[in-house]
Amino acid sequence: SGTSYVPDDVGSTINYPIADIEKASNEKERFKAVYPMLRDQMMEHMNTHKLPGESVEWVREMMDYTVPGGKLNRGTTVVSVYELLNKTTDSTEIAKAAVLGWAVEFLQAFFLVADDVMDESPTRRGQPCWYQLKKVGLIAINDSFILESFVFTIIKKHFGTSAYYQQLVDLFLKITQNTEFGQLLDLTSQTPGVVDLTRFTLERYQMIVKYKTAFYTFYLPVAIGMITAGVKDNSAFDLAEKICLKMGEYFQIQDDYLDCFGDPKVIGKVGTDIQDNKCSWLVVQALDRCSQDQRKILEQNYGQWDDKKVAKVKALYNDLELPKVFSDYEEASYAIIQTDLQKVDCMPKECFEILLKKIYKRSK
Ligand code: DMA
Ligand code: MG
Ligand code: MG
Ligand code: MG
Repeated sequence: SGTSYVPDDVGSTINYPIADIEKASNEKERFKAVYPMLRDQMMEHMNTHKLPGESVEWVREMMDYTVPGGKLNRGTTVVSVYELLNKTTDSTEIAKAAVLGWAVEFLQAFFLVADDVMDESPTRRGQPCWYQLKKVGLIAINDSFILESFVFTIIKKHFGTSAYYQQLVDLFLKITQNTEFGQLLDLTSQTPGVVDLTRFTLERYQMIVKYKTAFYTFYLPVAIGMITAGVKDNSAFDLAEKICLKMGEYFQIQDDYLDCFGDPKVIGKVGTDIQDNKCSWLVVQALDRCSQDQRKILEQNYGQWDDKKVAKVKALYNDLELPKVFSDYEEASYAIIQTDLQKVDCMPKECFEILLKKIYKRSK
């Protein structure tokens, strides 16, 4: 027949919280102003299925617990890159960019809820991990799937009729898959109960962090900004990817360092990498520098949930002066990235500089 296809759940009458955006005192508050709208839209979406009120309430609580409480670096980066490339300060435009920023934050919440189950972590963002709540437990697995599905509900509702809708969906799907491959590499770097130190190589480390962290943390926010700005040049995307992956490696090395040497009160989480038998940057560096006797200490104490053994590994890291090795690495890596950025000419360097500024010498 002659009826044209109208995508379902594509809102033509979205009331963006313009007043809240305009009265926000800084970038982060402005970004936060958009979250309640999306949370409420996801609840409305559930109501269209006539789900019981208690189910909608479960998901509301789950979203509020797992989505907005982080540093919001990824989400705010989407808005910054959007502003830079589209040269706009219009509040509705900012709101739409923030929607995509929140799509990244929902994706991140999905990964983290599942990551904490798999890593058996106690805390995240200064509170017990979602799965640690008595009433939640392994329901957290399905909750993480719901968070992932909302990424696509959000994109469809807000960008379903846009010319770059398909490109956005393809990007999110590809990055999600890459991250899941990365988590696979991370989780299988050892077989349970065995510590085979020969598996902790720098090559494997670099592959893990590229896939599990760099794509979704750095390339995704920048690529979203580029897509929405109508960038068509593939070489610009390739260059952005190359720079973002380098920064992503730097970011995960910081995360690994902070897992052991960071202050849980500041980073909001208690580290588990040693207990989890993880291919952390620290263990790779330790292996590169230790004597035969020190290697034995690692073999006997790594990968076990035993506070005394964990303390022995940490003492070894200190003996090997890994904090100094890390700060040297941080300086060197920052300098290399800066040099790479000077060569960028197909798009504004600021897109990457704002990212680098957010993470350089971070303590959380
Ligand atoms: C982070 O790895 C990667 C993803 C995809 C969540 P991680 O386990 O080191 O993260 P965290 O230290 O935050 O638990
Ligand atoms: Mg983890
Ligand atoms: Mg993990
Ligand atoms: Mg970590």
